[in-house]
Amino acid sequence: MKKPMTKSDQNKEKFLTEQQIRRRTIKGLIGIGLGITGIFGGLKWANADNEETPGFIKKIFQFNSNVSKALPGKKSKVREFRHEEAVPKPRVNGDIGILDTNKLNQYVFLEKPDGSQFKVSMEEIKKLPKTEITFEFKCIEGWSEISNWGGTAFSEFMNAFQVGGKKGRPDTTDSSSLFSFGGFETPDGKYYVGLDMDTLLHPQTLLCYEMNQQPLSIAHGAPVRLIVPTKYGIKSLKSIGRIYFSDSPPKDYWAENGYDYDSSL
Ligand SMILES: Nc1nc2c(c(=O)[nH]1)N[C@H]1C(S)=C(S)[C@@H](COP(=O)(O)O)O[C@H]1N2
Ligand SMILES: [Mo]
Repeated sequence: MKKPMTKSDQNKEKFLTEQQIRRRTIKGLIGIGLGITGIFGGLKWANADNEETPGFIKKIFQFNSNVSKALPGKKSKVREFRHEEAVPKPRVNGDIGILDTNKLNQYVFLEKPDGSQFKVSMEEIKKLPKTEITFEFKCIEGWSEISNWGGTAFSEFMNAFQVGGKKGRPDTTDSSSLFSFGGFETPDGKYYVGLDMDTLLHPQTLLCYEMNQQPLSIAHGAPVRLIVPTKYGIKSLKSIGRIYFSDSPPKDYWAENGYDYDSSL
């Protein structure tokens, strides 16, 4: 019959296993490290600019890099949930630049590359293809909640109103034709954020006018707000008054107050 293990035997066994695991982990890491070095070495040799790289490989590299630039929202998506999993009454956080009902703006002002402004009405925005997202909204203050939002992908909006490109209609297959950032402001200009173009083209970045399939309340950013699931809540500006595009990072309220400009999750 097997003797029951003493406490010290158990510890020994545990210690040995941990040590073994550690050894294996180190071996594994070395393996991965060598693998990565190999891949990068190979890539460095076979990059599209290297004169020694055979033409057909160059073509593949050029093709791949064009495709990855062309793919709107090449960054990974956040997890989505079923609509029923969303809280019925999401909490309200932050009221900088939120107007009272009487002053509610029904337009978003857009800027063209030449600096001229034009306005887009809520009716026009609501005509764009509609999409919904239920995801875990995360505030930098340390709370999170699963909430449901409806609106239109920001890329649809860019395309429909021909903004974000340096020459009219944005060509998402050519990132050099696009501005690097979008800037967003409340109608009074008191709250403002900047977002990079990859985030603007991300399929989960929405121009949002509904919560739980109802029009947004004023406190949640009526008539239209940003929902940026890949970033902390500070970037999801409520009550959009003005949108513009630029190559330098637009001013950002919380970045000015010491937070990370990017604020990715
Ligand atoms: N206009 C405006 N938008 C804002 C804020 C704000 O103070 N003013 N706060 C931000 C922060 S910190 C968070 S967490 C979210 C909260 O959105 P909610 O109130 O709909 O939950 O809005 C963001 N957008
Ligand atoms: Mo927040």
